[in-house]
Amino acid sequence: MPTFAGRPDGVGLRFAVVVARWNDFVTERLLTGAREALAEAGVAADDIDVVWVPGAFELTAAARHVAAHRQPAAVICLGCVIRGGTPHFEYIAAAAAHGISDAAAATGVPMAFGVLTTDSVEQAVERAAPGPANKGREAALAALEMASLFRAIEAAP
Ligand code: DLZ
Repeated sequence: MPTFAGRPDGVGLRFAVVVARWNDFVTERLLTGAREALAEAGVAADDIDVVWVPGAFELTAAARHVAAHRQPAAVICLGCVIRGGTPHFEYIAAAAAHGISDAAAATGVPMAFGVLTTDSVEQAVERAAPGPANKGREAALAALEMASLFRAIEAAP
């Protein structure tokens, strides 16, 4: 029975990281976590496109555009939506979640959801702290696994 699984090996693969500037004191740390995970998996710095957008609402459009024009093996979307400071929290969070999921389905390029949706600044800072629980790192690991999985499926006889 053919069985496929990805692994965190990014040697020779290109990735794009689309990151929202809103709450950049958090998203910068998510980006650092993502970059570190990609580097540990063997992805060359030149093979990582970093694309800045104004806020989480714009992640979808940029993710689709970079998927279409830069041929990444996967796209990592990073953002931070904080309930306390965001009157239309639900709309922005839902738009990002549905948009990114739809973009992955439409383009066929795996897209990882690294958008924090928290009740407070404290929660956001905690989830962006350096270390294994950094959500940017976790999103990058998901992207690496999906990219590797897709390559394994494509290479099967
Ligand atoms: C407008 C807005 C607000 C209030 N809050 C956030 C947020 O918490 N996180 C985030 O990433 N973006 C926020 N934005 C900006 C929107 O995502 C978007 O950039 C603007 O509405 C312009 O389309």
